Amino acid sequence: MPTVDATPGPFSFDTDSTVLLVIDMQRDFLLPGGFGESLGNDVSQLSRTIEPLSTLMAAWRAAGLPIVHTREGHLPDLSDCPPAKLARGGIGEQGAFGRILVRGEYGHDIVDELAPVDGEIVVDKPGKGAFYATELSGILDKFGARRLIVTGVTTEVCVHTTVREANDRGYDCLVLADCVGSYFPEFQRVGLEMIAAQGGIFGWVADSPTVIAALQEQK
Ligand code: C5J
Repeated sequence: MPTVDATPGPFSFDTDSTVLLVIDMQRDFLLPGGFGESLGNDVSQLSRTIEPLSTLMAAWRAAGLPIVHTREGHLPDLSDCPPAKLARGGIGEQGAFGRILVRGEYGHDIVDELAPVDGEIVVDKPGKGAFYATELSGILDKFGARRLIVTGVTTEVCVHTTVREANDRGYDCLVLADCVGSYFPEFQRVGLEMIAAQGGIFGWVADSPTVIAALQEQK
Protein backbone atom coordinates (compact mmCIF):
# COMPACT_ATOMS: atom_id res chain seq x y z
CA MET A 1 0.00 0.00 0.00
CA PRO A 2 1.44 3.46 -0.89
CA THR A 3 2.61 5.27 2.24
CA VAL A 4 3.35 8.97 2.50
CA ASP A 5 5.62 10.67 5.02
CA ALA A 6 3.06 13.05 6.52
CA THR A 7 2.39 15.12 9.63
CA PRO A 8 1.66 13.96 12.30
CA GLY A 9 2.70 10.50 11.02
CA PRO A 10 2.72 8.18 7.99
CA PHE A 11 -0.44 8.13 5.85
CA SER A 12 -1.10 4.89 3.97
CA PHE A 13 -3.72 4.77 1.24
CA ASP A 14 -5.18 1.89 -0.63
CA THR A 15 -5.53 2.82 -4.30
CA ASP A 16 -8.89 0.98 -4.38
CA SER A 17 -10.44 3.25 -1.78
CA THR A 18 -8.87 6.69 -2.20
CA VAL A 19 -10.23 9.64 -4.15
CA LEU A 20 -8.38 12.85 -5.06
CA LEU A 21 -10.65 15.76 -4.20
CA VAL A 22 -9.96 19.07 -5.99
CA ILE A 23 -11.87 21.86 -4.33
CA ASP A 24 -13.06 25.04 -6.09
CA MET A 25 -10.11 25.73 -8.43
CA GLN A 26 -12.35 28.27 -10.14
CA ARG A 27 -11.47 31.34 -12.22
CA ASP A 28 -13.45 33.60 -9.87
CA PHE A 29 -11.07 32.68 -7.03
CA LEU A 30 -7.78 32.27 -8.91
CA LEU A 31 -7.53 34.61 -11.86
CA PRO A 32 -6.30 38.19 -11.82
CA GLY A 33 -9.36 40.41 -12.32
CA GLY A 34 -11.73 37.85 -10.78
CA PHE A 35 -13.95 37.98 -7.71
CA GLY A 36 -11.13 37.08 -5.29
CA GLU A 37 -8.85 39.83 -6.54
CA SER A 38 -11.74 42.34 -6.59
CA LEU A 39 -11.97 41.84 -2.82
CA GLY A 40 -8.37 43.01 -2.50
CA ASN A 41 -6.82 39.55 -2.28
CA ASP A 42 -3.43 38.50 -3.65
CA VAL A 43 -4.39 35.75 -6.12
CA SER A 44 -0.76 34.64 -6.56
CA GLN A 45 -1.14 32.98 -3.15
CA LEU A 46 -3.66 30.65 -4.83
CA SER A 47 -2.25 30.37 -8.35
CA ARG A 48 1.02 28.90 -6.99
CA THR A 49 -0.99 25.70 -6.39
CA ILE A 50 -1.88 25.21 -10.07
CA GLU A 51 1.43 23.75 -11.22
CA PRO A 52 1.94 21.15 -8.45
CA LEU A 53 -1.72 20.20 -8.59
CA SER A 54 -1.61 19.76 -12.34
CA THR A 55 1.43 17.46 -11.96
CA LEU A 56 -0.31 15.47 -9.21
CA MET A 57 -3.49 15.13 -11.28
CA ALA A 58 -1.47 13.82 -14.22
CA ALA A 59 0.17 11.18 -12.00
CA TRP A 60 -3.16 10.29 -10.38
CA ARG A 61 -4.83 9.89 -13.79
CA ALA A 62 -1.88 7.86 -15.11
CA ALA A 63 -2.42 5.46 -12.19
CA GLY A 64 -6.09 5.15 -13.23
CA LEU A 65 -7.39 6.63 -9.97
CA PRO A 66 -10.51 8.77 -9.49
CA ILE A 67 -10.61 12.54 -9.24
CA VAL A 68 -13.67 14.46 -8.03
CA HIS A 69 -13.76 18.23 -8.60
CA THR A 70 -15.99 20.72 -6.82
CA ARG A 71 -17.18 24.21 -7.69
CA GLU A 72 -18.73 26.69 -5.28
CA GLY A 73 -21.68 28.48 -6.86
CA HIS A 74 -25.37 29.06 -7.21
CA LEU A 75 -28.31 28.67 -9.51
CA PRO A 76 -28.92 31.72 -11.74
CA ASP A 77 -31.98 32.70 -9.66
CA LEU A 78 -29.83 32.41 -6.47
CA SER A 79 -32.59 30.36 -4.82
CA ASP A 80 -29.95 28.03 -3.34
CA CYS A 81 -27.91 30.86 -1.82
CA PRO A 82 -28.46 31.26 1.92
CA PRO A 83 -29.81 34.76 2.66
CA ALA A 84 -26.92 35.56 5.01
CA LYS A 85 -24.39 34.75 2.27
CA LEU A 86 -26.34 36.83 -0.26
CA ALA A 87 -26.56 39.76 2.15
CA ARG A 88 -22.77 39.96 2.35
CA GLY A 89 -22.70 40.99 -1.32
CA GLY A 90 -20.88 39.89 -4.43
CA ILE A 91 -22.73 36.65 -5.22
CA GLY A 92 -24.77 37.01 -8.43
CA GLU A 93 -23.44 40.48 -9.19
CA GLN A 94 -21.74 41.21 -12.50
CA GLY A 95 -18.00 40.60 -12.29
CA ALA A 96 -15.17 40.60 -14.83
CA PHE A 97 -15.91 36.96 -15.72
CA GLY A 98 -19.72 37.04 -15.65
CA ARG A 99 -22.09 36.89 -12.70
CA ILE A 100 -20.04 36.05 -9.62
CA LEU A 101 -20.21 32.40 -8.49
CA VAL A 102 -23.22 31.65 -10.67
CA ARG A 103 -23.31 28.29 -12.41
CA GLY A 104 -22.72 28.45 -16.15
CA GLU A 105 -20.71 31.68 -15.97
CA TYR A 106 -17.10 31.76 -17.19
CA GLY A 107 -15.74 32.76 -13.78
CA HIS A 108 -17.55 29.94 -12.03
CA ASP A 109 -15.73 27.28 -14.01
CA ILE A 110 -12.42 25.58 -13.25
CA VAL A 111 -9.16 27.12 -14.54
CA ASP A 112 -8.03 25.74 -17.88
CA GLU A 113 -4.88 24.07 -16.50
CA LEU A 114 -6.93 21.87 -14.15
CA ALA A 115 -9.97 21.22 -16.32
CA PRO A 116 -11.65 17.88 -15.60
CA VAL A 117 -11.17 15.23 -18.26
CA ASP A 118 -13.97 13.05 -19.67
CA GLY A 119 -15.46 10.82 -16.99
CA GLU A 120 -14.36 12.91 -14.01
CA ILE A 121 -17.15 14.09 -11.75
CA VAL A 122 -17.75 17.75 -10.93
CA VAL A 123 -19.83 18.44 -7.82
CA ASP A 124 -21.56 21.83 -7.70
CA LYS A 125 -21.94 23.02 -4.14
CA PRO A 126 -23.80 26.00 -2.71
CA GLY A 127 -21.88 25.97 0.56
CA LYS A 128 -18.31 26.01 1.74
CA GLY A 129 -18.30 22.32 2.62
CA ALA A 130 -18.45 19.84 -0.28
CA PHE A 131 -20.87 17.53 1.55
CA TYR A 132 -23.54 20.14 2.36
CA ALA A 133 -26.48 19.96 -0.09
CA THR A 134 -24.56 17.87 -2.63
CA GLU A 135 -24.43 14.28 -3.85
CA LEU A 136 -20.77 13.87 -2.79
CA SER A 137 -21.42 11.16 -0.17
CA GLY A 138 -23.14 8.90 -2.71
CA ILE A 139 -20.40 9.52 -5.28
CA LEU A 140 -17.69 8.55 -2.79
CA ASP A 141 -19.68 5.44 -1.81
CA LYS A 142 -19.73 4.38 -5.47
CA PHE A 143 -15.92 4.66 -5.54
CA GLY A 144 -15.71 2.72 -2.28
CA ALA A 145 -13.75 5.65 -0.88
CA ARG A 146 -12.48 5.61 2.69
CA ARG A 147 -9.63 8.07 2.21
CA LEU A 148 -9.44 11.45 0.53
CA ILE A 149 -6.42 13.31 -0.77
CA VAL A 150 -7.60 16.90 -0.45
CA THR A 151 -6.44 19.84 -2.60
CA GLY A 152 -7.85 23.18 -3.71
CA VAL A 153 -8.80 26.57 -2.35
CA THR A 154 -9.07 28.19 0.02
CA THR A 155 -7.26 26.41 2.81
CA GLU A 156 -9.09 27.96 5.73
CA VAL A 157 -12.54 28.13 4.13
CA CYS A 158 -13.72 25.46 1.68
CA VAL A 159 -10.82 23.06 2.23
CA HIS A 160 -11.14 23.24 6.01
CA THR A 161 -14.94 22.96 6.00
CA THR A 162 -14.81 19.95 3.69
CA VAL A 163 -12.07 18.21 5.67
CA ARG A 164 -14.06 18.70 8.89
CA GLU A 165 -17.22 17.36 7.24
CA ALA A 166 -15.28 14.41 5.81
CA ASN A 167 -13.63 13.66 9.15
CA ASP A 168 -17.04 13.52 10.84
CA ARG A 169 -18.20 11.10 8.15
CA GLY A 170 -15.31 8.75 8.83
CA TYR A 171 -12.93 9.56 5.98
CA ASP A 172 -9.20 9.80 6.57
CA CYS A 173 -8.03 13.00 4.87
CA LEU A 174 -4.54 13.84 3.65
CA VAL A 175 -4.25 17.56 2.82
CA LEU A 176 -1.45 18.56 0.46
CA ALA A 177 0.22 21.79 1.57
CA ASP A 178 1.57 22.74 -1.87
CA CYS A 179 -1.80 22.07 -3.54
CA VAL A 180 -4.00 24.09 -1.18
CA GLY A 181 -3.89 27.86 -0.97
CA SER A 182 -5.08 30.79 1.09
CA TYR A 183 -4.96 34.47 0.15
CA PHE A 184 -3.43 34.98 3.61
CA PRO A 185 -0.05 33.31 4.33
CA GLU A 186 -0.76 33.20 8.07
CA PHE A 187 -4.10 31.42 7.47
CA GLN A 188 -2.32 28.93 5.21
CA ARG A 189 0.20 28.12 7.93
CA VAL A 190 -2.25 28.00 10.81
CA GLY A 191 -4.92 26.24 8.73
CA LEU A 192 -2.54 23.39 7.99
CA GLU A 193 -1.29 23.27 11.57
CA MET A 194 -4.89 22.99 12.82
CA ILE A 195 -5.57 19.94 10.66
CA ALA A 196 -2.59 17.92 11.89
CA ALA A 197 -2.51 19.16 15.49
CA GLN A 198 -3.35 16.95 18.47
CA GLY A 199 -2.24 13.79 16.70
CA GLY A 200 -4.15 14.64 13.49
CA ILE A 201 -7.42 15.94 14.84
CA PHE A 202 -8.91 16.35 11.34
CA GLY A 203 -6.32 14.63 9.18
CA TRP A 204 -2.77 14.52 7.88
CA VAL A 205 -0.63 17.03 5.96
CA ALA A 206 2.06 16.31 3.35
CA ASP A 207 3.29 17.60 -0.05
CA SER A 208 2.30 16.35 -3.48
CA PRO A 209 5.77 15.02 -4.52
CA THR A 210 5.58 12.50 -1.66
CA VAL A 211 2.23 11.24 -2.95
CA ILE A 212 3.55 10.97 -6.50
CA ALA A 213 6.65 9.10 -5.27
CA ALA A 214 4.48 6.71 -3.24
CA LEU A 215 2.32 6.02 -6.31
CA GLN A 216 5.38 5.36 -8.46
CA GLU A 217 7.00 3.07 -5.89
CA GLN A 218 4.05 0.75 -5.88
CA LYS A 219 4.11 0.25 -9.71
C1 C5J B 1 -14.41 31.02 -0.33
C2 C5J B 1 -13.68 28.82 -1.02
N1 C5J B 1 -13.28 31.33 0.25
N2 C5J B 1 -13.72 27.99 -2.05
N3 C5J B 1 -14.57 29.87 -1.03
O1 C5J B 1 -15.37 31.79 -0.29
O2 C5J B 1 -12.87 28.70 -0.12
